[in-house]
Amino acid sequence: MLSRLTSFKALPRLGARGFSAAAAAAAAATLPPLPYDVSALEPHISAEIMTIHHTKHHQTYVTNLNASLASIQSAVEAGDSAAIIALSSAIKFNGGGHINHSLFWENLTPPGEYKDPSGDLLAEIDRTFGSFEAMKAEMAAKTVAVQGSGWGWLGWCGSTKSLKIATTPNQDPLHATTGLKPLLGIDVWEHAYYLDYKNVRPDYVKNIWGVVNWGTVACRLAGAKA
Ligand code: MN3
Repeated sequence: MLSRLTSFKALPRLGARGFSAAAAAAAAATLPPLPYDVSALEPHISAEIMTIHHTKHHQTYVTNLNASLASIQSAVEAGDSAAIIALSSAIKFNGGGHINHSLFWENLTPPGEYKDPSGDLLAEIDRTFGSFEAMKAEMAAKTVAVQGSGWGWLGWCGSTKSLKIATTPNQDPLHATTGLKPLLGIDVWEHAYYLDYKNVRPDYVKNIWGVVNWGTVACRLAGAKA
């Protein structure tokens, strides 16, 4: 199962192969398919939201990331430091959007297939938060409180060897901006819930717990510890 998932190590690595034309072409980002039908998460998240969120929002991050990578390649080849710096925020935003959404789709599962966390994941949750319910309460509170657009996260801290809840603004990717390895992300941009929940973000976060794929979280935890 782990091989199918976007494991931490398999996340898109921007420019990891250098900036040669051939490598840039080979590294172009692509929209990953959803691992379930667009209507599979109903009634928690509607097919309309999933369709727009995946084929419009995520696709736009992919398209703009590829354009920014092509531009920065030209800037690197020209030795134009000012242009490289100017492009970096677009790469952070669109690259972060691509990384975050690629993680997010795999964090969800049809409600009929939902299973509570177990094994090592549950043991780590209990050790850090006292209980599964306490972990969800803390993550929900911090995620609902994100100002404007952003993400709530359950991550793995490699230095303290423990789970940690965090939030990131905009499309900031968790690992690149905090060092935490992402296990579970909750998208609280309005595009993720407004059609179903209007302005009531707390109801969206409350209902997303019923479609979290804790198997994916457990696989990512194992990868983060390895
Ligand atoms: Mn989104």
